[in-house]
Amino acid sequence: MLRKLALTAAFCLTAVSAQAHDYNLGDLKIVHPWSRATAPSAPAGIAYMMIDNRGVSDKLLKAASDVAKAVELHTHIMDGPIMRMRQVQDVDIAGGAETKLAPGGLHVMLIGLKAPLKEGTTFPMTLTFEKSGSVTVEVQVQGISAGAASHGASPETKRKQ
Ligand SMILES: [Cu+2]
Repeated sequence: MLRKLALTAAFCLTAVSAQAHDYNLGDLKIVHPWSRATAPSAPAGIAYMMIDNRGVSDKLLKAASDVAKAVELHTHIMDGPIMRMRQVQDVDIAGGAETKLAPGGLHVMLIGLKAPLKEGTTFPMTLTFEKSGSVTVEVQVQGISAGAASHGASPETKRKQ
């Protein structure tokens, strides 16, 4: 609890910049959870992070946040030339390895946003792992085109309409 408060306090000081921030949960380190700002009408948002596992293999079972009506774990698959999203039941977090939730791959889908995600703000998201338990992280909302190497926010959200 004290550690969480300390992290939150440290984070508040740097909230306006897109600096890296991370959270420890047993052998797991959740590195820089982030999301993109959404257009006012966008029905969905997406969150990303990197999970560094210094212990034995684990599984990300669930992500939860009050910013959306439903939160799902997704991946992208190639369907011929088209990249599509597909829900997955859980995400393998291999031991001694880094698992990336990043544009074009695994991600957390925030379906039915209650309000647009605004750049420079943060929102809490609780991650539940099979062995390591749960941790609540603050997701940084970055610019609408942040990290858009593979695809932007708009094609993603259009598909959900
Ligand atoms: Cu998705």
